[in-house]
Amino acid sequence: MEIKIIMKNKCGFNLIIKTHIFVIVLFIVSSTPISANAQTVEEMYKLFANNGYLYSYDQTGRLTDYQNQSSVTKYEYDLNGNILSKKTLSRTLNQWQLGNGVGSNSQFVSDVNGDGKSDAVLFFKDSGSWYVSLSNGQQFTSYQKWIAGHGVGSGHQFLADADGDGKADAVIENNGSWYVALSNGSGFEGYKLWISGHGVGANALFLSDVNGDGKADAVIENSGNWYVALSTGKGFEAYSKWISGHGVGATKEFLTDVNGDKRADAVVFFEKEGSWYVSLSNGKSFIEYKRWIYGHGIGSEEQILADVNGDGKSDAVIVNHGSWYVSITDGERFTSYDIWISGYGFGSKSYLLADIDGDHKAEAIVIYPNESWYVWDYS
Ligand SMILES: [Ca+2]
Ligand SMILES: [Ca+2]
Ligand SMILES: [Ca+2]
Ligand SMILES: [Ca+2]
Repeated sequence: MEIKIIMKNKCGFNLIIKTHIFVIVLFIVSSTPISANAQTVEEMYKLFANNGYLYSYDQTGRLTDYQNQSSVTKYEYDLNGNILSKKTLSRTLNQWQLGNGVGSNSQFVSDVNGDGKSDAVLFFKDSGSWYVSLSNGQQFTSYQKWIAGHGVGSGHQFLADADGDGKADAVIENNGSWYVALSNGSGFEGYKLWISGHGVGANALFLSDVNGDGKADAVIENSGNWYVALSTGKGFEAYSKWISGHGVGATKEFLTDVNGDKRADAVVFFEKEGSWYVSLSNGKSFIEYKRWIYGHGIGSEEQILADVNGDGKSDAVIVNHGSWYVSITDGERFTSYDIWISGYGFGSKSYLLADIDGDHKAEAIVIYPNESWYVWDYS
């Protein structure tokens, strides 16, 4: 568990621990044999399935790499444009990784088949298609379309276990109507309307279990008012207000369990002061909020709450220019932060934390603008 070395070592920024990155390069603008911006996941799949190559070029037109299903060859140039190196890496990438996420509107990492490992899921807004690539603990395996026509043009999409069977379900919200497509472990079943008139014009929307019954509830926040519609497993009940005056003007809001009682808590982050306020759930409401830390994440690019040490409590993680700072929760506050990773994910468009190998500790995942996915494994 090399990540622990970095936690204990305070020398900080220059310390890069050994990583195991198992996703390499997925999609880069190519001129041949297929044209840029024209690929769908299906087209990418077909290309590689036919042993086709993707060629990538930099802005000056130099070949930077070419790849197919079994290898990636990368070129490096010096300042004069001479080839410095040409390296070929064999790879065990699968179709999912090769075409991963091209053109997708939302990306999720959550366990959809109930084996304890979080899976990669992509949502395409135009077609309402949801693609799933199951995690086998070491990588994401071949993707499959689990449903189409679910959430075309929708405002919000969620992936959480709404009926409490241990498998995350595909849920969308549009104009206050929430539609749920339950996972059966190998597909999402036909969607059904679970509630309407909940969340029109809301500032933030969540699907997370706030009363600890294992079923994710539909929660919205607006002007510091948090409204909860509990899941019965077959629908969302009428909503009620659980707290007011919590998070007005906040930079970001979260709904996740920070004290380990299985009930998701309402957390808000203010970027100017780097302050995090927590309002714990007692199962029936959110109790008076308290500040759990300040000075953590001032000016940061991204903030994430996820359990990184496997104790069942979500920790406060911030990312800035490829540096990941972690503040572990002890259940009553976020303790002083420490740098866990540096030089990882700079320039990426998305930062995610999810447990994809089933060890209960979240791995750090980044997605680059070219839809390359990388996973930081601690081992
Ligand atoms: Ca899984
Ligand atoms: Ca479910
Ligand atoms: Ca619930
Ligand atoms: Ca809690």
